Amino acid sequence: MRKGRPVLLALLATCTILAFLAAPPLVAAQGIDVSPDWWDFGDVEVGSSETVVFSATSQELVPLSVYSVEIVDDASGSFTIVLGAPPPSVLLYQGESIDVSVEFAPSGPGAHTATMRIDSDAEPPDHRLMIPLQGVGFEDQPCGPDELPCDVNSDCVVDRDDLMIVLSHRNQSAEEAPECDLDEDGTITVLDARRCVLLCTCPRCVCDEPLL
Ligand SMILES: [Ca+2]
Ligand SMILES: [Ca+2]
Repeated sequence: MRKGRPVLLALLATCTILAFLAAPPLVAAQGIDVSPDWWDFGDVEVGSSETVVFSATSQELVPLSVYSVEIVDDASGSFTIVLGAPPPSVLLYQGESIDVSVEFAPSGPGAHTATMRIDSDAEPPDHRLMIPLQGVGFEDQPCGPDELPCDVNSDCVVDRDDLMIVLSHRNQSAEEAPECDLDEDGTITVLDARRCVLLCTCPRCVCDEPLL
């Protein structure tokens, strides 16, 4: 019976240590929460733009200074901060936010990337936050005979398919297929097809080469 008490104490000590190890660590929230923490603007037509608002919220127990919010690594110059960015630096108390609007206006067709950098006196690693940005620029292609002469099948290219359609109306009145009377002389002839040849948009007037 005398040996029972030390054994019991040892068991209690072991259980206490195990419970301590199993408990989640108590870590105070700190740093900056940025929402959203990245953004894909998707497909945006060249000449237009899309804007998204990022909200950066302080989680620090002490007032936090945000020194600057900048766009970096923007090789094509397609991303701009349009509203809300310091300097001068902004002092945020815990739970306070700043909203920053970023505009994507693609400078040309294709994929564009950049980074929004937020510098503050938050504890590392949040003192310099890097928010990835991306988007794709596209250009509307002219389609149809009104926009692209001789694109009589409205597939945005002029190729042999259009020539065949013009030739299928050969010797017909232009009233039958006005879009095929390229020289507007009232009759669809081989001369209209020749005009189309000069307007072909692909090599050898073939836009969809079969894969061999
Ligand atoms: Ca066509
Ligand atoms: Ca004609």
